[in-house]
Amino acid sequence: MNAIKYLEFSADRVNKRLASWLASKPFVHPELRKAMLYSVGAGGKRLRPALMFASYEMFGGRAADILDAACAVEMIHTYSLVHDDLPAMDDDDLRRGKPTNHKVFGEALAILAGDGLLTDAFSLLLSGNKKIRPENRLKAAEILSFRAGAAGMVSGQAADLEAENFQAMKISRKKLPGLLNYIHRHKTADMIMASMEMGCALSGRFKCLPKISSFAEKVGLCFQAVDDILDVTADKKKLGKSGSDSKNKKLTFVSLYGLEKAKKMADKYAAEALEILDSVKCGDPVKKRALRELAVFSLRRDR
Ligand code: GRG
Repeated sequence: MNAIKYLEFSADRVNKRLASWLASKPFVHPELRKAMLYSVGAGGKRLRPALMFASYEMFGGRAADILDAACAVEMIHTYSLVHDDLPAMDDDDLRRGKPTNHKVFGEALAILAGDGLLTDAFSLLLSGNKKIRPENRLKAAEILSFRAGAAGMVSGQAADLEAENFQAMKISRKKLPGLLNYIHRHKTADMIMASMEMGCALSGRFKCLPKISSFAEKVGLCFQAVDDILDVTADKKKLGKSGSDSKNKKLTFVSLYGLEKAKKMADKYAAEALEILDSVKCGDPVKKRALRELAVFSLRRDR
């Protein structure tokens, strides 16, 4: 199955499950439920669930058995986008081709919608996925909290905000590549790493985690390099977001290295990822192909 088909297959399952779980969850305040459903239902490529499914399948599992875990990752990713778009952060009006959550529901409810998605992700991960051994579910929850938490995505976001307007700030030029790597490694790669590591952990093949992590880290960095490139080159309509990096004077692969070098770096990360994947000895070599296709998609995507 090629990457586009794999993404469609994952999105279809995840979209239905997320909509029905959130719509039927008891005791949720009606406006809050609407705000949560709005962002979760606004589309998105569903790359992280697809990566989790592909990783789990490579280790012999059936994607349908970890649907709730895949939804959990997407809920956390969606919360991060809702909060990232807030006026206190990137102050964006458009996300996934629609007005951002705070534009529709107001800032306070957008913050709460993000809080609800973040917390409920763990509820779904730990109470669902009943076919998975409890110790594997726990390991997956540990991975998710670590990668999404203060030592992971949240610190990436903090560093991203700190580096805004980097040209006017007195950050030594020598420090910028390290800072950029830190931002992208955490803001973006951590959730991509979480997705594939969780697929591996849910299968119980804990020994394979280090290799999957190294592969996923390179895919994450490639994905972000391409994101920075698309922010300046892509059709905003297709992208579904406003392309606010230059408005916010962000430190990105493009602002630091220029477009051509950023493209070369994306290619290099993709090549390194595939080399690592080829060296992974555990798992089904045929099923491994889906992960390869998704890594190539991260490089070649246009949205
Ligand atoms: C607010 C704690 C907190 C974190 C925010 C996700 C994030 C961190 C910021 C969003 C801005 C950004 C460029 C993040 C890097 C990750 C990224 C490229 C997100 C967009 O992911 P896609 O392209 O989005 O997979 P869709 O909409 O397809 O799901």
